[in-house]
Parts: sequence; structure tokens; C-alpha cells
Amino acid sequence: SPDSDIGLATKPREKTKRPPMYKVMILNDDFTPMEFVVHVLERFFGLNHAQAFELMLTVHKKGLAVVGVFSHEVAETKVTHVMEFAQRYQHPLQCTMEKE
Ligand code: NFA
Repeated sequence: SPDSDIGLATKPREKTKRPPMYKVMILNDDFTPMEFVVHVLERFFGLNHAQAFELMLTVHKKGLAVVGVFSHEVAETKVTHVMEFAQRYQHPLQCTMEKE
């Protein structure tokens, strides 16, 4: 009967599967003001001013940087919020996500 099913039909798994994680990246461009990028990093990624300034400079010099690693849902929300915020101020700043 259904009530007496004790689950012997399936093999217990050796490994616990963790959800895939996603890198959120900010890309450099020639037009977005440095202070705006610093503000984005403080506002949406919880960095303090010094951390945000340092990471902004990394993006500026290297072309891009990972600004955080999140679940798919959180990464998507971060990307959407950053893109909407950049568009609101007419800056071409790009924020993307990629599976780790
Ligand atoms: N390269 C931009 C500038 O010189 C600053 C910037 C940094 C833009 C990081 C986008 C990302 N104004």
C-alpha cells in the first residue's frame, strides 16, 4: 500500500547536488563615470566605498571583473537592477551573468 512505501526502489546518492552558481560581471566602457560604477557596486553588491573603488578600477583596467557569485535567481535580479539603474541615467554600463 502507498502508506507502507519505505523508498527502497531508489538508490541513495553518494553526493548531495548543490545548485549551480552564477558569476555576475561588470564590463568596462569608455563613457560611464567612475563614480557611477562605484555607486552601483556599493548599492547593489554591498561593498564599502574602498572595496567598490578598487573593484571599479579593476574593471577599468582589465575590461571586466566578477563582482559576485550568486544563485541563478539572485544573479538575474542583480543584473536586471543594475541594467535598469544604468539605463535610467543613460549610461552604457553592462552587467552580465555566466554559469560558474
Ligand atoms: N572606463 C570608465 C571611465 O574611464 C569607467 C568605468 C569603469 C566604466 C568600470 C565601466 C566600468 N570613465
